Amino acid sequence: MKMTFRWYGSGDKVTLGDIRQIPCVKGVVSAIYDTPVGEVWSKESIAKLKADINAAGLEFEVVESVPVHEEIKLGGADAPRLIDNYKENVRRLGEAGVKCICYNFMPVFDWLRSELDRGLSDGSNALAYDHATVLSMNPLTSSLSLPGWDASYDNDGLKDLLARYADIDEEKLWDNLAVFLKEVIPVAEQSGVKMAIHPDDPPWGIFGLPRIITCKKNIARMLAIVDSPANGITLCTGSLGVNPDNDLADMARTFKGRIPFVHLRNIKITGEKCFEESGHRSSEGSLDMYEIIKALIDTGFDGYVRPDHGRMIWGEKGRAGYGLYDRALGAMYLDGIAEAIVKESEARR
Ligand code: DNO
Repeated sequence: MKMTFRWYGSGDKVTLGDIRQIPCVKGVVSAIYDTPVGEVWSKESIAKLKADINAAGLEFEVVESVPVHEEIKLGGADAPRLIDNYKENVRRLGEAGVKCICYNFMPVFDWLRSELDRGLSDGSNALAYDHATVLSMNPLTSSLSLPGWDASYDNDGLKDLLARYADIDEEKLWDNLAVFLKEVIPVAEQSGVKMAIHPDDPPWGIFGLPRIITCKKNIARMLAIVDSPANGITLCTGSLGVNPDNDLADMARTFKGRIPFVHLRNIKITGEKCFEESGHRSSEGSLDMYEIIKALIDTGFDGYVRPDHGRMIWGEKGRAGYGLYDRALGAMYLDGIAEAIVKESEARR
């Protein structure tokens, strides 16, 4: 498995130089952030991003994300043009040597939390989710900005968008996902790119909006829409793992060959539909990271992994979940587990 680290571009407080010094990290996961969602990324900006990352001694083979425009998820009139733009982005990224593109199909909101800085008992702080609190935040009347909201929606824009989703139930969203996949996956195949859909985070519907990439059954359904290795998933342990019915090690085995990218992070379930993000170690949270990594390695996984959301530790201030220190600790821990599993299995041969 290839260890990578997410980097938000030249505006990120964490520098490429910082990332280069985390011993196990070989590559950077990034994106073009200054082009509006739905438009084509310029070849120059892709080439510059790659050159900057390579100049720091790191690889650039994973993009997270090429966002899917709401119009595509809604199956709106402009969807065909926007899908064409998406395909062009896949082609351009493939030409630049990108091997994996992470994206999601969550209506309106990406990942959602009720708190950005819940104090943990060790003095650090982390993202947390409390379902009752989230439900009490009506996006139509509240000016509160939840993490994961796309700040580019003004309140009116958001209201209009939510109104359009009133007609979109889960089956309609499945239909629109199928249209997208049938168009995009063949282009990904030709471009040497594996598409890796990110599960919905958290994996349940919110504010009446449908969410479908939530569990083993639904992931199997999405993989069957286009049965190709280019149609894969991002196995995000923290997103899926907040539902105790989701067995991540089982999913790693079941979806063997269809997992180009893994987000390895731990969460602690604190109640029904309530959780906080913990340090990466198995003993800190509800997920057994050893079992998950073992399932991946046992089934021949050779894709990309990255530590995900870290706590804020040692007084670090920065983008919630994306500081340097705790993610670096996480990367080293995960890499250590992988080294032990690989060596043990080699010794048994
Ligand atoms: C959160 C991330 C997600 C992810 C997107 C992929 O930290 O895991 O925002 O990047 O959902 O499209």
